[in-house]
Amino acid sequence: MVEKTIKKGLCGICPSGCGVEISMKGERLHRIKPMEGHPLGIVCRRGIHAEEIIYSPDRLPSPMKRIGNRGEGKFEKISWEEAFERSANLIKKVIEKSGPEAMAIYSGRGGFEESLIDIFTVGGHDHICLNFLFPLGSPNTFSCSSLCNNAHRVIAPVSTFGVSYDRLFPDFEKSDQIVVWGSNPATDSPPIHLKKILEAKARGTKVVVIDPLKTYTAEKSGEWIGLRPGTDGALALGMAHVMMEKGFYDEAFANDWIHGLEEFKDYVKGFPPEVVEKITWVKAEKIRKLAEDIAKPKTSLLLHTGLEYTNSGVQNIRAILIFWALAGNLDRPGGLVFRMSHRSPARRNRIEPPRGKPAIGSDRHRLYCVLNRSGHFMEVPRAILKGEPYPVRGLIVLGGSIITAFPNPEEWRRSIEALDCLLVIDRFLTNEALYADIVFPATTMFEITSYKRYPGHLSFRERVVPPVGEARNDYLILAGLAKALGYGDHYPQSEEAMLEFVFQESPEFLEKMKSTSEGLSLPSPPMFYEKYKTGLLRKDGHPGFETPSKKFEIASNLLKKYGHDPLPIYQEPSEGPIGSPDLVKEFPLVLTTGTRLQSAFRSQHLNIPGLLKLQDKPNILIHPEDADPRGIQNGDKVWVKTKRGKVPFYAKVTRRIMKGVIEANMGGGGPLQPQSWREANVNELTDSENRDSISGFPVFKALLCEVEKG
Ligand SMILES: Nc1nc2c(c(=O)[nH]1)N[C@H]1C(S)=C(S)[C@@H](COP(=O)(O)OP(=O)(O)OC[C@H]3O[C@@H](n4cnc5c(=O)[nH]c(N)nc54)[C@H](O)[C@@H]3O)O[C@H]1N2
Ligand SMILES: Nc1nc2c(c(=O)[nH]1)N[C@H]1C(S)=C(S)[C@@H](COP(=O)(O)OP(=O)(O)OC[C@H]3O[C@@H](n4cnc5c(=O)[nH]c(N)nc54)[C@H](O)[C@@H]3O)O[C@H]1N2
Ligand code: SF4
Ligand SMILES: [Mo]
Repeated sequence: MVEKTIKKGLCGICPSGCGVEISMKGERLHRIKPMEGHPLGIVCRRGIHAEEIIYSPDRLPSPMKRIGNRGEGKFEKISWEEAFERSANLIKKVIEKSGPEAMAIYSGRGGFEESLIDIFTVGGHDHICLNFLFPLGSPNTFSCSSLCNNAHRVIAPVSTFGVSYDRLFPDFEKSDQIVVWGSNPATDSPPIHLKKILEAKARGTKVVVIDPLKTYTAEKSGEWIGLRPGTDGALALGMAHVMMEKGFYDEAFANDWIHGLEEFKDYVKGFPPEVVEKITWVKAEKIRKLAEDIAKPKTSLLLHTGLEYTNSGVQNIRAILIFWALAGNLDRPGGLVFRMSHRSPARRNRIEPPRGKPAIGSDRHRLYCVLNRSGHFMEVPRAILKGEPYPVRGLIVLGGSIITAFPNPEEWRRSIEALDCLLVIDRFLTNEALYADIVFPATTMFEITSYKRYPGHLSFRERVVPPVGEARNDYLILAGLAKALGYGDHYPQSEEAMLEFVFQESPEFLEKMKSTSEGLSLPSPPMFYEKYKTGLLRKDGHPGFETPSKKFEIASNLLKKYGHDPLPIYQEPSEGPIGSPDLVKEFPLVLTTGTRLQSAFRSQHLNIPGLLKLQDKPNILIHPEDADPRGIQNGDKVWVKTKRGKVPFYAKVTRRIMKGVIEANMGGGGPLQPQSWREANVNELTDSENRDSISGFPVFKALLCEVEKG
């Protein structure tokens, strides 16, 4: 069959919705390629393999019910009606036996579709968790935000200046200098920042990358500053020490707008560069120079998850944001800038959480739960296995692969096995699906009709191909399940009705959006900087920041209220060369895990032959001076050992990683993966109790290990 017309549309492999050109062979999608000028052309390989992913023989073909024991993976095909009815009965039984709050729902990296976010919103800062169980009386909604993004996007900024990181953008176009700190925008989805950084570089803008790895971004655009994982807070405080010593901070801003400056000045006295060098492995002279360079005007900042996974992750991120503010680079041209607020034409479907028992996790990570109006998923095994603080007996998993994503997979396996009711909604078979009572097959976003929002921009998502097999839109699966449970009226029951609901206040916008493949930009208000001076930051329109003191809070009232240290206190990684001097004798290397791969998306796509070709085995990165004494050569099979166990990987010997640090790939351990990946679940090496006490995030990136030739 001949290849025909090119349609313009949105990629539907991951939720980012990059604009692409699609070619078809009959009813089948044949190939996608980036729209002209689109950053996808630079890096993303997953979209390019869309055809292989959509038509993979591994796609779940139809709803299924379990006929074997939990974990055996024996299923029988059932109809959609039967799947809904059986699931509703299982949920009702859990509620009858153990109460409504014993039902829980978890949404992972496959749950980011816009209609899910808007119609199932819980109304907190986390957009991913779902209100699906609120009408039934359960507050227990969870998402992968319990270990991704929330520390830097929500907790650190909200506790410091009252709004989330969504309100901020790095003003690259006007920057003289860009700092990329704990982020690799080459793996962003979509990689739009990378494109802008490369363009800025071409204009002569200086780019500095602070990362234990010399990333693609560092290689292509910047000066690389390597540091020991988990020590970014000490580096920022060391820089602040130099700043205070030399007095090059923005005094006018500090005097008028900062709360806690004097305590901070006292605290940073303890971080002279010579001390910080021992902590961070960054040379003292370098720290001095970095402080002076970065404090110059027109310096923007890009940070992301690389900073979150250490014991003082939230405080480290705060220390960096504080440095930016003191340098006069907050909300000034070329710096880190607050967006002007837009009124979105898309409406969310607010359903209030039930009153009654607080969500699981509220006793241990209360600030997280309050800000996000959700529970904290790290605490769910305790609720399932020990009934503490109360039992969870049923779980719905939508687009998540818990056993590969969370620390202590063995404990999770036992937890999943112990449930009375487990429903899994996914495109592919996951570990959890093997234990599920009912499995629901989900579509890719090429198979649905919806929309996608970006800051200041919306696009229509047109169905490009018919659903594969009996797969259905996640949105319709949840709406259908609600109907079977008797509360379908909370959620529009078709894609058209969903669109009508979301755009009820602006139907003309919907029609216009449908008619253009480029999407529609919202009228952008004129840009004003230093919004705190004019009342553009606070809801009440008064000058100041949206914090209790109305100031930028170095000493955070919110953190204090929830029992945390109000200052950005640096804490050594509790498992590290300084934090655990005994352990380091047996495990002398610092372990960081999970830097993103271009060919995979967390546990996904490791069953797609075209993508596996790009990297067929799970790797660790090891410096030649660490590999040599261990007799390890490039490509060798190795064992990575922590005090929790050992996992096989393949060595990539490279000077792109700091000496003394090991990076191990994340994503292995899924049931459809080739053997080498299946055996390499990195989270057998991580620790579910070693957390940042504020965010509750596990310490994924500052542990200790040893590597042995396998
Ligand atoms: N050690 C270590 N562990 C980590 C990390 C790390 O850096 N180091 N990173 C953490 C991070 S940042 C995250 S976000 C988590 C990721 O954890 P998860 O959210 O579990 O992410 P994935 O492995 O991507 O699994 C997503 C699942 O959703 C399915 N899926 C994809 N699209 C859709 C869809 O549209 N609908 C449905 N129903 N299903 C879909 C996929 O098939 C896959 O099974 O892992 C965390 N775990
Ligand atoms: N291709 C692809 N794209 C993805 C994903 C994927 O799996 N594949 N995952 C998606 C997900 S779930 C997320 S959350 C985003 C995350 O997007 P990013 O946060 O940009 O993730 P990474 O690309 O891993 O970049 C994090 C960087 O932090 C560095 N790092 C690790 N530890 C430290 C540290 O202690 N200090 C500093 N300064 N740096 C450190 C790592 O070496 C890495 O270069 O990416 C998304 N995009
Ligand atoms: S980043 Fe995601 S949406 Fe964009 S092309 Fe890649 S897979 Fe598709
Ligand atoms: Mo993530």
